[in-house]
Amino acid sequence: MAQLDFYFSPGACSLATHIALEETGAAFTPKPTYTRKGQTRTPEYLALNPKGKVPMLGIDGKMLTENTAILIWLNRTYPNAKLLPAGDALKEAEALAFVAWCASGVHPVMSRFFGPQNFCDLPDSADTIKALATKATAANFAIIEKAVTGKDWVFGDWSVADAYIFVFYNWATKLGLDVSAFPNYGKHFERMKQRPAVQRALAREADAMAAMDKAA
Ligand SMILES: N[C@@H](CCC(=O)N[C@@H](CS)C(=O)NCC(=O)O)C(=O)O
Repeated sequence: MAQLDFYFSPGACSLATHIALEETGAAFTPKPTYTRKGQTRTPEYLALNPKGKVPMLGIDGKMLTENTAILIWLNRTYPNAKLLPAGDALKEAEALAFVAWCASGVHPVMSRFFGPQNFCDLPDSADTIKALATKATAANFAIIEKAVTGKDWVFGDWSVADAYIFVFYNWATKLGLDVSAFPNYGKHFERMKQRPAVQRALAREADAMAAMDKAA
């Protein structure tokens, strides 16, 4: 079995990969790397990942980045975990399309809430940026709401698509966004929290957060 080193920041998008790793049951070494403390921007980290981002998975010392790529690798390496639909090429491609949209469509819009100054540095522009992000996020959440209406999981059986959308609802609640128009997405969030793998990932992230806050 490969030696796995998992670089994550508590509450960040790396939670999608964190949950998937827990679902595989693979042994890995957690490497908490706090974005808000600039720990992805140190020379040491940038030497491993010049993009300065989490998640990153060290696989026998080789560094793999991007949630989508890591999730595909985990799915191929641990097929028993059924991280993506198996046996139907189209269904698998549809699930990958959903995951790619999470990474390229939903996440970048929500990033505007966390760093509006990275999108426009005109004075007093933050509120407008956040208002536009709220509108665009609501449109994305409406798509997710439809995807989880009338079923427990996005693709019937649980998949990493469910782990990824968990991240965004978690962010929305922390940001205090109005999620009342997305009741089935809310139920999906609660269902996710019942999964032992999700509970283990959340507990590790909470412990890492507490340790980092204590060290501050
Ligand atoms: N496209 C990347 C995005 C990764 C990303 O944006 N990660 C954020 C956390 S959610 C990060 O590491 N930010 C730290 C920084 O930019 O300094 C993926 O899907 O894995």
